[in-house]
Amino acid sequence: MKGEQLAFLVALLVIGFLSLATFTPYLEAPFTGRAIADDLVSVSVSVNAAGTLYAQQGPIAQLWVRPSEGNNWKRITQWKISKVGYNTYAYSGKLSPGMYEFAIVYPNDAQGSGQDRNLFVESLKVNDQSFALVGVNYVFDKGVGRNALDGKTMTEIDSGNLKENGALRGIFFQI
Ligand SMILES: [Ca+2]
Ligand SMILES: [Ca+2]
Repeated sequence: MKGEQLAFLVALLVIGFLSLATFTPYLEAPFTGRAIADDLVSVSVSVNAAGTLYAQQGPIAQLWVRPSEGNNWKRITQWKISKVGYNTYAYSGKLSPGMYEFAIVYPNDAQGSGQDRNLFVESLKVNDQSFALVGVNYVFDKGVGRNALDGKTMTEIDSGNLKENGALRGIFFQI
């Protein structure tokens, strides 16, 4: 084999390897939402949350998840935060294994007559990992209903203090 041919073959091999390395992540099976029961694994989630009341009603905190590929959000529970002081609100269920984004949606903001309903979430715990909702690592996706998780009007949030309708998101966890 001539030197040029050998060099050409080596180049092809390198290109082939790099292509494989680059595209391998996309070859993983997509989430279909049709996993059989045996595939599901237990997940326990809790928040430490408090609220302020309007018309004697506290905030609602909804827990939404989506597989990190795609935009298939699903509400898995909601808690009514009726106490002013911080309390733990928990959920346990099952999900297909995979990487998920977790979001806490605050859907019932209201104010008037000197009252202002707000939701304060201090931390989110998924299985054994606790996420402190302080710092600038998370995102507030403003809006009510489907607009809460539409990826529009997103701003950085420096705490879990939700004072208007929207979703605190950007927390990823491997189930
Ligand atoms: Ca939005
Ligand atoms: Ca408010």
